[in-house]
Amino acid sequence: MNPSFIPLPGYREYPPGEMLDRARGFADEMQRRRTIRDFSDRPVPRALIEDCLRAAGSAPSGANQQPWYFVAVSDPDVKKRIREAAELEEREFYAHRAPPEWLAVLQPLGTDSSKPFLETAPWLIAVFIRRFERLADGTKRKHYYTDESVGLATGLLLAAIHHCGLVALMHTPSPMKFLNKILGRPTDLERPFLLLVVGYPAAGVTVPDIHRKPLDEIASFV
Ligand code: IYR
Repeated sequence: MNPSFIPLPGYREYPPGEMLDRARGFADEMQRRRTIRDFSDRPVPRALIEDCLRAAGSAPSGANQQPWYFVAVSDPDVKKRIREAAELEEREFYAHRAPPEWLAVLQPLGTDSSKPFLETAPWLIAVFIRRFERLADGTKRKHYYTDESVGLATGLLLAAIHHCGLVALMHTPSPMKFLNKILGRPTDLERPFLLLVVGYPAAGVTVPDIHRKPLDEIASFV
């Protein structure tokens, strides 16, 4: 089959001064994003989550295979089951599985095995890596660069969540296979990437006094 091309749709060029303003404005806005661990139970309309997911689905992906799948959970019973399964793994992690060096780097974050936010927050978004596609004849077709692609989509999702005025926490109980079971996702095609907790911050929430690396530590120009 011959590839089919169309003129580039939607591209906008801005005057140079406006480009600088936009670049600075976006960087400043992203610097305001913080991960929080105490969520309000205030409801968030599904329409907001849908648009954030549409932004996530705009990510580039290997061979445009779009190897992501998102399950947005607001059902209290499902959230409860996810919390119970996650806390089971986390108790094991903090008590036995995590080596002392790992616990040492987590110390400034003040985390432990208790994850009440998995029930308090109005939305959990489980992000799955779809490693294979099921073809009509029943065979599986491999997807390429799935980790990179789903990482990119999740980054855009986080930016969209922040941009509309919500907050998020990336939660990665390990192992997370229970998400396939609870959410009915096929284990032969998909594996969980992470669980995003989304909502409004609890009143008076605090965050760790930690800082981002300055530009000269994260980039160089040659
Ligand atoms: N999954 C655990 C531990 C944890 C690991 C990292 I790396 C973090 O940045 C934060 C927590 C937990 O959620 O507590």
